[in-house]
Amino acid sequence: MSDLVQLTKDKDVAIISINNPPVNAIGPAVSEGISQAIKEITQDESVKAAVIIGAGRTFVAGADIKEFGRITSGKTARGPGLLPLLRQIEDCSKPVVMAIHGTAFGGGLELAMSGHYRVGAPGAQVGQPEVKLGIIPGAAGTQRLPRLAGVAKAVEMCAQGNPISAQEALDSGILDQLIEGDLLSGAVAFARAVLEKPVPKTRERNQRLGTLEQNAPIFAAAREVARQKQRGMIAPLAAIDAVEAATRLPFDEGCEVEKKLFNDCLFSEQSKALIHVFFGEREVAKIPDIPKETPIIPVNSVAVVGAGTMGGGIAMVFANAGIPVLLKDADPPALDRGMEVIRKNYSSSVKRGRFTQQFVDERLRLITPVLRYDDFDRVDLVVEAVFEGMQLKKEIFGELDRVCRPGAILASNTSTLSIDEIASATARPEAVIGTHFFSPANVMRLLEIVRGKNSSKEVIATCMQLSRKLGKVGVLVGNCRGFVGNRMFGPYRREAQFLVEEGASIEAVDQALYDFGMAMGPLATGDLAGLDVGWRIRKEFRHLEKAGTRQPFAEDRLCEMGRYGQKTGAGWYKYDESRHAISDPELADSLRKWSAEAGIPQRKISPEEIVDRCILALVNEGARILEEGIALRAGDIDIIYLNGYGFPPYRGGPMWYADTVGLNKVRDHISEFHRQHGELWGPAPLLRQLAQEGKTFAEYHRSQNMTAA
Ligand code: T1G
Repeated sequence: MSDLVQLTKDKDVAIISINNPPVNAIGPAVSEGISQAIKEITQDESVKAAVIIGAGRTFVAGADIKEFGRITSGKTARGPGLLPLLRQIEDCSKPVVMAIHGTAFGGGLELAMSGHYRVGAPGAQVGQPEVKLGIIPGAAGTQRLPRLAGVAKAVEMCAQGNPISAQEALDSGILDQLIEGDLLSGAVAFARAVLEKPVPKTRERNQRLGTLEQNAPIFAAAREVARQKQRGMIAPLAAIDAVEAATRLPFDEGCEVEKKLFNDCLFSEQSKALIHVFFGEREVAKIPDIPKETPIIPVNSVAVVGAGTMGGGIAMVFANAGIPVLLKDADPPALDRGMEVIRKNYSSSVKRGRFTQQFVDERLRLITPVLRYDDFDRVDLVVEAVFEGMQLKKEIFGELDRVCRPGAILASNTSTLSIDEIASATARPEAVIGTHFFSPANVMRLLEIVRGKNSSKEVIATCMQLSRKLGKVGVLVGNCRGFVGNRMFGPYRREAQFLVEEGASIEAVDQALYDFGMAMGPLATGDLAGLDVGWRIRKEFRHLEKAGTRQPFAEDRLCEMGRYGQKTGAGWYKYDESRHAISDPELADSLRKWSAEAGIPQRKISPEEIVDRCILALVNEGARILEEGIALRAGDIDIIYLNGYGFPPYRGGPMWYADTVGLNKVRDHISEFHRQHGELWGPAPLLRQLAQEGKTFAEYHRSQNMTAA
């Protein structure tokens, strides 16, 4: 037996324990170990039944995802996979009971379904999340799941990829029993109880496969949902095809269909991108110069300064994580408004079924509105979320430095201003850091943690860990104007405006980026965020713009007309009372007139050029950010764009996308734009260097650590 799989006995019941920390992923060695154990118990007369269980915190959480990179890069041949093992288990003459705790995901659920029975701990979850990796279940999951749970549940689980609870798994027929108390002894007792029963093979249980007439609407609806909720993705539709094959073909032929669809997906660009995202979201937590054992400062109570949209949302984030929060505003009506918005947000979450009323009542009790700093000496962390002006922020930080206890962390939610300058208003720069939330703060997963030049390692480590507790994806970024996300978003939206000024229609620009996979076009995004936000920042930094360099004018004009976007009922689009965008032909005429006055030649612009101009503007700025050490890895920039800016995950993020296009081609496109549109398009030196060396952004690891700009 390999040391990853142990075989013991409890009298007449064999116990096969899988022990491959941290999540008992199934690689070839685990598979071999289980197979060996099944052989042994088959030959052992004294064994009447078997239980398969995961050691540590979970059952099997899936096949080893690291294997796929090795297969698609040709490093390892695609082995027989799990199918032979699952068949061996299913054909075992003695009942095999699967004992599930933690997460039986992917290959873990497929392993469980090859057993004759399945029991689970009440807190367990089961799922087929493969589509989130751009693949589909590859070990007969799409064939056995409909046989246990019925077609509708199987299609939903395989195409959407979301896990279900143990109770739901019991109700749908995946689990046979929930085990309160000790799972192993419960599973052994269950095994003894079924000794006299026939040994059911899942692959032969066809009674829940339904009829063509019953299934047709199920598959049609599932395809419609996939086209809408997983727009542009291949795997969800492939998963539905595989489950459909289970309803039409004998088991073995259905497995052949699944295998072909699995391979098509595994070797797709989308799967490579999504596997990059899976590991990238975990990589961001690893900071080279901040070891895992860096002491963490306990954060048991916080305060938020500023009860506006961001401050209220941030207060909800902490309350939702069970952390008591003081919400301060100096202006009583603003504080009342802030609390009112929080109550409204919570009540709409209850209406949508996202939270229960009890959960919301408990969370509201954790938020205390205050007008003064009186209790700030009790909090462990303060997040400042006031108006984006440096003077005001420095005043507040000076006050916080006076009222907060020594060791308290002072964070700013600023989206562009210098953390170092803010820290200079305090005597504790080592305790000052940026926590840049994205609006709406209680919804968006991204949290940029902005490292000041004096931010201590403990403060950084604490905020990185806190982001996970808050349900956020925390990414450490350096201190420069706009940090990573917004700094890149500037050129992206600049090009969108240039394209309109050069003759592309507003709708064509947004449609091209939407079809590329962005959640929303760049102009509509501006309307959503508020065009006045950028306008105010441009006015504050106008003096830094290089004379003679072409800058977009359209959004300044819109703001001068009071057209800030959705909040004023009109921006690039007009908005009806339910905020649906309506094209505005008068604005199109004005744009033509303004461009003519500016002497900008008009021309027909293809969707390809629109995408290249906007996406490569992201990439070029991202390359500069990487080179300056403002981001630790290209993957970090990707994670920021997936979680904060609606970049399509199946393209991996802007830097990953550039790698798939090829950096030499990217460099050539950008050089061409440089020739046509001037110095804003100067190719980033790192891009030129990597293209020259035939390397990728993903391979680039900056030698020294992150530095403040
Ligand atoms: N393979 C390899 N490594 C994995 C892994 C996996 N399946 N799952 C997790 N890890 C690593 C992860 O990278 C991290 O590493 C550590 O384990 C802890 O993970 C044939 C083809 C189970 C809910 O998609 O959803 O089966 O950073 O930080 O937050 O049909 O891990 O410590 O170096 O996420 O407690 C299907 C993926 C695979 C499940 C636990 N299975 N994993 O979350 O810990 S494809 C999945 C998760 C498949 C079959 C198909 C989560 C988790 P490091 P973590 P967590």
